[in-house]
Amino acid sequence: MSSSSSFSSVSVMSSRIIDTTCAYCGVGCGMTAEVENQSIIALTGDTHHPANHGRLCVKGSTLADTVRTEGRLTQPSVSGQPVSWNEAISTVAKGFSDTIARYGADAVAFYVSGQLLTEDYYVANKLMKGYIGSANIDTNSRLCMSSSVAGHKRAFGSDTVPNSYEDLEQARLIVLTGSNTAWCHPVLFQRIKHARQKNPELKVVVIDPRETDTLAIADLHINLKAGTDVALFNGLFNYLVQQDRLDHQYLHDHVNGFEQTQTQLAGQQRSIADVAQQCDVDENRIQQFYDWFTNTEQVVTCYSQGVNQSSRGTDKVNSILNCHLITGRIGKPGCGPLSLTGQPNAMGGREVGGLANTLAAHMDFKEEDIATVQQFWNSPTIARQPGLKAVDLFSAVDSGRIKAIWIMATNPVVSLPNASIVSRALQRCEFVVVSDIVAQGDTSAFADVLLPAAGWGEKDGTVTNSERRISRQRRLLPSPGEARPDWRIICDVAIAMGFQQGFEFNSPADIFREHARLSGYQNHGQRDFDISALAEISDGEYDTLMPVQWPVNQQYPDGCKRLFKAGGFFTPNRKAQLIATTCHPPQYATDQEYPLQLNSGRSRDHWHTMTRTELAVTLNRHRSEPWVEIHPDTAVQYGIEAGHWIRIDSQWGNIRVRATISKRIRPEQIFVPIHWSRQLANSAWLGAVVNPAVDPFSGQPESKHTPVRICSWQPAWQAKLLTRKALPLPAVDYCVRERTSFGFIYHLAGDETIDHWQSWLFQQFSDIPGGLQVVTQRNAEPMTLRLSLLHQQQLFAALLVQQHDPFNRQWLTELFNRSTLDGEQMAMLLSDDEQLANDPGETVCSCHAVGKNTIINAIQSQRLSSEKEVGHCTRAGTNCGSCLPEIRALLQAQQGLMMELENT
Ligand SMILES: Nc1nc2c(c(=O)[nH]1)N[C@H]1C(S)=C(S)[C@@H](COP(=O)(O)OP(=O)(O)OC[C@H]3O[C@@H](n4cnc5c(=O)[nH]c(N)nc54)[C@H](O)[C@@H]3O)O[C@H]1N2
Ligand SMILES: Nc1nc2c(c(=O)[nH]1)N[C@H]1C(S)=C(S)[C@@H](COP(=O)(O)OP(=O)(O)OC[C@H]3O[C@@H](n4cnc5c(=O)[nH]c(N)nc54)[C@H](O)[C@@H]3O)O[C@H]1N2
Ligand code: SF4
Ligand SMILES: [Mo]
Repeated sequence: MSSSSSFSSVSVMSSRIIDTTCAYCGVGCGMTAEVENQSIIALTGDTHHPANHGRLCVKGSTLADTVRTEGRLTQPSVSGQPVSWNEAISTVAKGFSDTIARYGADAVAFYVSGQLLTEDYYVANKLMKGYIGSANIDTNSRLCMSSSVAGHKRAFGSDTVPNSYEDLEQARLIVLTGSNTAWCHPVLFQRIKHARQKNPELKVVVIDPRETDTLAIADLHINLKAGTDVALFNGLFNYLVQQDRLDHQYLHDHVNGFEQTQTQLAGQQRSIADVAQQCDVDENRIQQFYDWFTNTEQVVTCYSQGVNQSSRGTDKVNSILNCHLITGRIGKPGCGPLSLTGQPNAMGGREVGGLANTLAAHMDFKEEDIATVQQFWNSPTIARQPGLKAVDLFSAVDSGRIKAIWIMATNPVVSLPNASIVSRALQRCEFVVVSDIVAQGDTSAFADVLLPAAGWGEKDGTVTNSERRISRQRRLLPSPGEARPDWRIICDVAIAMGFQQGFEFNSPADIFREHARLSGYQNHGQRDFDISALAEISDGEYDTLMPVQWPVNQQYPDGCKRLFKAGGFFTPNRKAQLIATTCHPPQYATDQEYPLQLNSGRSRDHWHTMTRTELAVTLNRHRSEPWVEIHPDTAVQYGIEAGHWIRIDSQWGNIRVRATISKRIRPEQIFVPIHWSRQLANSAWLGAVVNPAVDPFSGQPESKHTPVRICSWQPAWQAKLLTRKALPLPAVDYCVRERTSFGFIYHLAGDETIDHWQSWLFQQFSDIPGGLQVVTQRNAEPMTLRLSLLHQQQLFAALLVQQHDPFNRQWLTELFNRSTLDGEQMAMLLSDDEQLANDPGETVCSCHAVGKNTIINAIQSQRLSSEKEVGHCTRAGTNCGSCLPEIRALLQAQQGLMMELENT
């Protein structure tokens, strides 16, 4: 609630202490920043914030490293030419107004993002729906949360997350399905880990076709065949019915459709054996999961993209909600379904109606809602029907139906499925406006108008996390150059389009008050989203607003932890609706031509298209190149070895990435991370490979399942180019850029033999310093070439061309970090093969830069058996703890090896 307690902006000597919220995931951790001389000198977890109680993950704790001026977009431009803000705003306003005048309101579109603040999002939605009069505004949340939204609405009549994070501490069983919590919601993972330490009875079940680091806290893994979640949860529904473990009172009082659903589901997954067969999981595991679920009152089921990103995502969600509803396990301490949202403000976007099929303040395109919103906005027009959802929206751009688009805070050329169509669409589109914080991006490359936005730490507003908690993000620093907050840019364009009356906001607080007022307007308890108690807060109260969970209204003046314990759903008869779901195969099935399933998702230390995490050297250490995870049997079948390149082809596109061979993946699947854009890698454009199938209810793309074929790719050569300077990506068949403490490493490979490496190397630098000394060493067998460029005795660039991979990055980094190299070091640069081969390996602990090989060596040589011992010996895992699951997996693997050795 609004209060003026401890937090906010406090001056300490010359520095200021400011509380804010993390820029990344939907956990929504509170942070405390110490700011001095316009820079962040310390950033720690806010011990008072209820989401994290002081904890941060590795991305959060390195956030300050990403707040840089390097690479920022600092000035508006039109057709590539820098212009003033006035000119940029009038160009955008005219572009949209002219298009609307000629072709109508539906010929324009906005594509926005769960990374906008609520206030930005509110005005974008208001402009499109209430003033332009079209609902062609959709958001990247379509790719992220829309199946959860659709599932919630079908079951609850509203998009409500019923529970709170503290239910994780109160649960006796936590089911994590389609969620790599360890990597994607790390602070919740830590909370669960602590809860288990405190309460050894707490069981954790992980449901995922892959073995992920989340298994470090699991008592049971259901490694189901991809896409069979509905069979698993319908089987559970039937089991609960058979065992008569229903909450009959709750069912009677608060739930619709039990008889009908029961009858329909009884025909499917009748026995555990049926489920085991359909999901291709060991029967005992299913039995164990069902028994735990049946016999535990306090169950929380958390779910994320393995559930949502499916052509059956909404049904997956409802099959989970059904099980909670029939057992009455919802909205009570320690029990309920908990959708883990991805982006920091995925929830805020839903609240303001950022999706094309919602209106504002959780209202829809029902006649009475349309009238309510228009009346409240007093707007000249209003959209009367849903607009196009993301995938269809870009198809409409491609076909020319949409002629002008404004993209804000998202990178669709990288992140949408069938992305080569997205890039073609933007190429064809008459008028493309992009608001972003970085100057160069795969999407901004198509912009006619580029608008520099203020980034995290440079603007004020609110975000809502996965547990409905609204928190303030606060301005810590000035923006570089002319960058402006998104809300301001949107309002300026609206005013330039002639919509003075609706957009004369002076501050985010102004916008927030209007948003809060709308949530209560003609609500009368009919809509879940109601923060009307905040509608009159003063600017000062907004500044000091403490994290609070909505609803915040007359009934719940201090916010509300849980909903639906006593029913009160938002359907016409206030009862929840059960949905009889059926397990269908994915829309595009594998076949002889494309026999493998491509699964995709996240890496621990990177965020989406890496425009920010790439800037933190620390975060580049965990994985330096994109990879594909592949089962050993599949690798043998295709003649692939670890570290080799694989070409992956789908009907839609292809990529080349290197193989990581692991039993953690099912043989019929491969897994590729989503992060590397074309700014950083020239052959890892995953979006172009992903199929365009979408869920019929939510329109959410099926990002986790594309039929593909693979083959090994054996380039003629491979190389590492280490340099102090960033280069345009060299035009070779495979190239990935990695940021390091001294500059960059380019990981390279190619089919075409290069005869003159020295001239090739010089060609890569546009302005190479004069007086370079070239040091070369070439071996015929095995073929290796080392070519170093020294500038005044300092190492400027080093090229290692060799047939095999090992290279000692630590040693080379040390050489780069020296201001001059002495004769001995120069000689070593040429000759010390052992040094080159002694590689600490892929980084496990980013905070202390400890490599996998270092940890394995320590485990083996010192017979370490716990994460703590590894921490003592190597420092790995002793700071933020994000890598502890990986250390544990290494310990387990090494202990397994040692036992095998002892047994032989
Ligand atoms: N480090 C990091 N953290 C992030 C992000 C990031 O970019 N980097 N992004 C944030 C965002 S926006 C989001 S949406 C979240 C996503 O968070 P998560 O959903 O946890 O992450 P993903 O890796 O996309 O997918 C989760 C898991 O779903 C599994 N899966 C695939 N198919 C199926 C299936 O058919 N059934 C089941 N049960 N599981 C399946 C995958 O194997 C994968 O391990 O992460 C947020 N947090
Ligand atoms: N194959 C596959 N595809 C996926 C997924 C998957 O699992 N598999 N996951 C999907 C999911 S869940 C998501 S959420 C999407 C994410 O995909 P995107 O939203 O496309 O990814 P981001 O890199 O987060 O893009 C954010 C952009 O906004 C810019 N930006 C940052 N801050 C600001 C700001 O304050 N204002 C403005 N105007 N710009 C800013 C950044 O520089 C960046 O260009 O990817 C989706 N795509
Ligand atoms: S868990 Fe999410 S919100 Fe918390 S610090 Fe990490 S990335 Fe930020
Ligand atoms: Mo997401």
